[in-house]
Amino acid sequence: MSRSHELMKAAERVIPGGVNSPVRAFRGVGGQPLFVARGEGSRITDVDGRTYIDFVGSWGPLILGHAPAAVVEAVTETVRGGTSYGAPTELEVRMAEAIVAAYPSMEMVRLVSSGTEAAMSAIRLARGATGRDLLVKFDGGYHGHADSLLVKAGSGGATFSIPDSRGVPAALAALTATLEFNDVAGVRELFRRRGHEIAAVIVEPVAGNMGVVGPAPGFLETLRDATTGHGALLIFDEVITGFRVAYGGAQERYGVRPDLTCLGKIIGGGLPVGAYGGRREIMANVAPLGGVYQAGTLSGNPLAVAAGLATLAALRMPGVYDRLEHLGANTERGLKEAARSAGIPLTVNRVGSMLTAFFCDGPVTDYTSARRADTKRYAAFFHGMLERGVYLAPSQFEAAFVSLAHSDADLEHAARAAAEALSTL
Ligand code: KE4
Repeated sequence: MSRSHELMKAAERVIPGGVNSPVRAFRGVGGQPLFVARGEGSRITDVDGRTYIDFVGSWGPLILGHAPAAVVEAVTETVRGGTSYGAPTELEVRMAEAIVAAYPSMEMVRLVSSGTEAAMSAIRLARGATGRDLLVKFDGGYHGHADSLLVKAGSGGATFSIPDSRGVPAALAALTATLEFNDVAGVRELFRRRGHEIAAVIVEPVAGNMGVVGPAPGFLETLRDATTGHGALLIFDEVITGFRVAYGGAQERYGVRPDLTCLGKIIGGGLPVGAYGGRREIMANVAPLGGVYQAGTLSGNPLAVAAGLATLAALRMPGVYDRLEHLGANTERGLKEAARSAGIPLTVNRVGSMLTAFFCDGPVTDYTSARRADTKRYAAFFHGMLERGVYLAPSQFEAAFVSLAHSDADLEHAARAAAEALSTL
């Protein structure tokens, strides 16, 4: 029995499903989850000594790859002074300054410890600031596991087909209306009927949790117009896209400014950081300034913020996003060529260095079309790639991520592995 399997048996005795986050349990692809021993650059090594080129990157934070020297140095240096004080530190001021400098839509920002906390706090703030209760999200959109957001959620919700989590009171779920991503007519119709009730729309401006689906031309602009026109707030959940699809996120890439933005993942460099922010007059509602309460023992944690600051500094170097675009485009090309030579229908959606290969033919533009994908074929492909030393997301409905640590040789290896794996399907 492999060490991973032994550890999984031990884990299952004391941790639900043996994992601390459902998607890690490989339920979407079958087989034994890998227990990772270490990561280095573009690679991870499992507890059985097998090494893989990693396209998960901890689900987005590791845009510099594993254990980048600058992050290791920053955390090592910081931890010598302690791990947490429960008091303000200079580091979190520097992080807040870096964020508002990169996101003109944010004049103030509050640091928290996860993307879930960021999104949960942003919707409470929107409800508090507008005095309204109704929230609008999109089928397959995932914004963490706060009750109001686990309605037709993506990510684990999509992988396990749990559109609505148990334990979410019906009365609360009723205050979340959902639409299809990219459904411009649906947005207009909903606002015509219920605009005066809507506190906020929350959207992943580039969906990552139904697999990658980009915004159709005019979709984000429609959300901006409809929310402005009805006194509702527009929340961009940029937990994945922030500092990923551009240094200034999707709002820079698509030129649409939200009222509130959620961040996470990359701003922690692999340690727990989330953030939410927006215009001063909205953020003035947040305690201790205003009546919307939100707090956190480890919010703005010095180690996590040090890792995030080192990551953002590296992302400000010249040519970084050109390199990420080059790596993303080459990964996409390798997958498409492999599918063509194997005669397998594959739709690859990509924005910058985040992408998903859907096992279906025809465009994937929303959750309904994403769920046409053949998840059994994806599972077979996932394992075929694993056998050839390539670690993909263990679910069809997630994004793959390329990092600055991925080399052209890594991508050539992945393309060859894909050609072989697809030809055996
Ligand atoms: P966390 O609470 O997991 O830090 O962030 C929640 C979240 C919020 N918004 C978006 C757009 C997200 O993608 C996420 C978390 N993403 C998932 C995977 N797509 C995290 C992986 C997991 O759940 O284990």
